[in-house]
Amino acid sequence: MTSQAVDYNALIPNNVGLADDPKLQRALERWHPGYIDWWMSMGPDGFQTAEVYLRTAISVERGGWAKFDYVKMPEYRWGILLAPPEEDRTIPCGEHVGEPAWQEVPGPYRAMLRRLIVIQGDTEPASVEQQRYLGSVSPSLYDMRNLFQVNVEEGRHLWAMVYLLQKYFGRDGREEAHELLARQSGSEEKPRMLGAFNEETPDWLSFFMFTYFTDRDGKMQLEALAQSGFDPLSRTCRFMLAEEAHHMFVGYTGVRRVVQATCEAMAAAGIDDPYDVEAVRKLGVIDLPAIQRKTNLHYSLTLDLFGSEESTNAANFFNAGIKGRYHEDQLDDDHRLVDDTYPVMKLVDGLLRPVEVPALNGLNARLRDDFMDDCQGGVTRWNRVIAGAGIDFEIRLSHVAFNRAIGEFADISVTPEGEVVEADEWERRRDDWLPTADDKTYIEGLMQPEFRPGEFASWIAPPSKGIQNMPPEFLYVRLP
Ligand code: BYC
Ligand code: FE
Ligand code: FE
Repeated sequence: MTSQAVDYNALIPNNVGLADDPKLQRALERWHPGYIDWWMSMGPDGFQTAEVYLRTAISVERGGWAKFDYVKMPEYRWGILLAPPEEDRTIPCGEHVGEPAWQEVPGPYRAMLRRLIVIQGDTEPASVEQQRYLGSVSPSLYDMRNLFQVNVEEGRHLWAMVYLLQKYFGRDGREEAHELLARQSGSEEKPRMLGAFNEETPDWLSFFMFTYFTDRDGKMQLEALAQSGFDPLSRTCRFMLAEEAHHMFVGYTGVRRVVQATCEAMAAAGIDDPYDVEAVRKLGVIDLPAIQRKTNLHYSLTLDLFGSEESTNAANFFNAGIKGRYHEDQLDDDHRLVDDTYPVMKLVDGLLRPVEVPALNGLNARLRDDFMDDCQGGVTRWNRVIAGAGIDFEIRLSHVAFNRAIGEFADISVTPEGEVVEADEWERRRDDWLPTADDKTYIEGLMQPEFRPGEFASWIAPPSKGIQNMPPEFLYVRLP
């Protein structure tokens, strides 16, 4: 039994009894300097000596797991924290359902498991790389702090996966841990593994969309891995999910505040036509149609992260018991799915419609469907802000087949409403649907730093409250 108390004085804070495992400790201590090098060269640019009011995980108990204080980011205590073990936990799905959960890597599934852990690990530093230049154009110190909070925690999520690789996968685990610091978002020679993690996050609206949609893919995948029969992976992911909630909060409230600033400025100027873009942009806010185009882009890029709708990889992961469904342990069925089917949207005779496929092969589509439901809640609340201002406009989630590069819809052209069209028509109408060169120039022009405490850039409303009961005007970052 590992003790649950967090050893916070160790070089690497942990609750996995690192002090009793000198071999692992040495391996992690050898990896540490490379991580710090990566953080200094690829992490937040220009703010490494700033003192940031950060949350640090110091316990894994439900209430009070975090403390808040000023920290210089390179001195953040990235720790290895597993959620408390569940007594007598069993494998929740697949052919071994009901057998005791594995505490060691099950031999036959070693390669599969390693691959899942590596893919999960790869996304974490990728997002930090994508966001590295946003600090210098923060719309407020409050937002800057939230950006850095997300960044240090994604760094910790990398540690979480590296711990699993180093502890359970011997030499190839060490090699993979090394490679996680060598690949780079957007690189020609050594890109990150999944598509969306090689895209740019060029401005703060993209950052908020990314944390709303793409961090939510993180949530869904972590939920599925938290259902793993490999117990150390499950416990790691369960604790990561505690941190993940804040990332999506940053995205949800960020977009809502952008929408709010736009609506308030329009109301003050007596503009009620959301499509009068010229007039709206004169107010120094982001027009609603541009916000819709950003939504379309980030949502569709994120849908690609669920892989192909029909996937034998997904079936194998589930059968093996190493990746479950969303809330697997709360679902009421046989958890094997051998004879079940699942409806997957497909192109049939030129029309998009659901087709029943073997449930095991449809697991990526199922998780993606759960994700799509989960996305709608915040969008509905953004729309309440617009309706409350009396503006006739609704942000919509695009059709699942719109702008896709992976899976069933990769080779067809579909409008955001779900109409299949010819490729040249799609290209002609692209600028109605996805961010344009003009949007880019305008939005990037708005990205001017606002570093005075309590002040916010014109295009974003202040938050309704601050962090940890501090007011919005609290000095969230002490600049060097
Ligand atoms: N881009 O059978 P298929 C997060 C590859 S985000 C490029 O359809 P599978 C975070 C695929 O690897 C959560 N390649 O896919 C968020 C496969 O390659 P191989 C990250 C792609 O395996 C914000 C081939 O195509 N965690 O944490 O069923 C900030 C055929 O694939 C893509 C995970 O993803 C793509 N989009 O499903 C920070 C969980 N999609 O094997 C962090 C672990 C597919 O033929 N990963 N391919 O060489 C998985 O469970 C699965 O790997 C996937 C893909 C769901 C991603
Ligand atoms: Fe993460
Ligand atoms: Fe995250």
